[in-house]
Amino acid sequence: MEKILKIRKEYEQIVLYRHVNPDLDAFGSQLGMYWTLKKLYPQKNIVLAGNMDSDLLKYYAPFEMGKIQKGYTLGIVLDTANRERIDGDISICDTIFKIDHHIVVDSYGDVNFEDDQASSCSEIVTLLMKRGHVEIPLEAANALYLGIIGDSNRFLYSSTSKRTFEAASYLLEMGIDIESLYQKLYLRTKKDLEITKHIYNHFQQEDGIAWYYLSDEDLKILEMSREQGSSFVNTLANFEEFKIWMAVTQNSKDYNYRVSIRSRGIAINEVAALFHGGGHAYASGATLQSLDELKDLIEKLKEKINE
Ligand SMILES: [Mn+2]
Repeated sequence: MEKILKIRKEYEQIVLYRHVNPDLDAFGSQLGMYWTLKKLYPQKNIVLAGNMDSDLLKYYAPFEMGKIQKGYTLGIVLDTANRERIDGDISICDTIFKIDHHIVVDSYGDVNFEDDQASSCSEIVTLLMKRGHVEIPLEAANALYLGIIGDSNRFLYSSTSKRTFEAASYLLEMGIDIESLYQKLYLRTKKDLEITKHIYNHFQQEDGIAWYYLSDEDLKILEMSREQGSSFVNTLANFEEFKIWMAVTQNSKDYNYRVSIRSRGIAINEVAALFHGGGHAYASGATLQSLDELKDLIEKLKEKINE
C-alpha cells in the first residue's frame, strides 16, 4: 500500500475509471477511492471518468466529476476485467493502475492489483486503505460498503470470506450507519412489485434453468430502463428446481440482447465467455445477437448442469 501511495504522490492528477453499465461495486470502488484520495491529497486534481447517468447514484453522497487538466496523470481503473469495458479514455494517462476482482483476462495496467478471490473491488480497495492505515472518509466508507454488499449480495455469495468481513468491520470503524444504508437500498416501490409480478407470471423454464425475457415493449409497459432489465434476475433465485437462472433483456439500441446469468454451484462463466461475456463463476453476463442464440446458450448451460 505504501508503495502504491508513493507512486501516487508523484502525480499531479488522478483519474478514476470503472466499467460501463456500472453496478454498486463499480460506483462503490470508484467513489470510495475518489473521496479517500481527495482527502488524502487535497492538492491533487482528482477526476471521475465515465457516464454518471444512473439510478444507483441516489445511494451515494453527491460528488463533482472534476475536470481533466494537463499534467502528469495516473489512471486508476476499478472493477473492470478488460480494456474494452473501461468507461472512458485511458490514453490520457501516463500510468495505469488496475484494481479488480474478476478472473484475470487482461492485465492492461502498468501495475495490476488483481485478486479473483475477493468478493468485490470495494473489498480490495477497503483492505488496501486498511493496510496503509488510511482513514476512510464517511461518504467513501458508505460507498465501499455499498460495493461490498452489492457484489456479495449482502454477504450471501460464496465469494464472501473472512477478508470481506474484515473490510466491512473496518468500514464500520469509520462510522457507517448500516441500518440507514439498508433502508435506502432495500426499500421497494409498487413498480417493483409490478415487475416482480410480471416476472413470476411470464418466466420460462427448461431442465433446471429458469429465465425471464423482457422485450423493448415489456420495458416500456413496466416503465423500466434497459439497464434495470437484469436487476431483477434474483427474483428467480433460491428455487430448488432451478440451478441456473437468467434475465434476458432486449437492447434494440444496439440490436442485441443482454443476458445476466446466475447459478447455484455450477460455474457458468466459461459458457458466458462463448457468448461475448464472462464474469464470475456463479454470476456472469453475456450478449446475444439474436433470440436464436438463446437456445444455444441454454443448451450449453444444460451441458454444464449435467457435467
Ligand atoms: Mn465488482
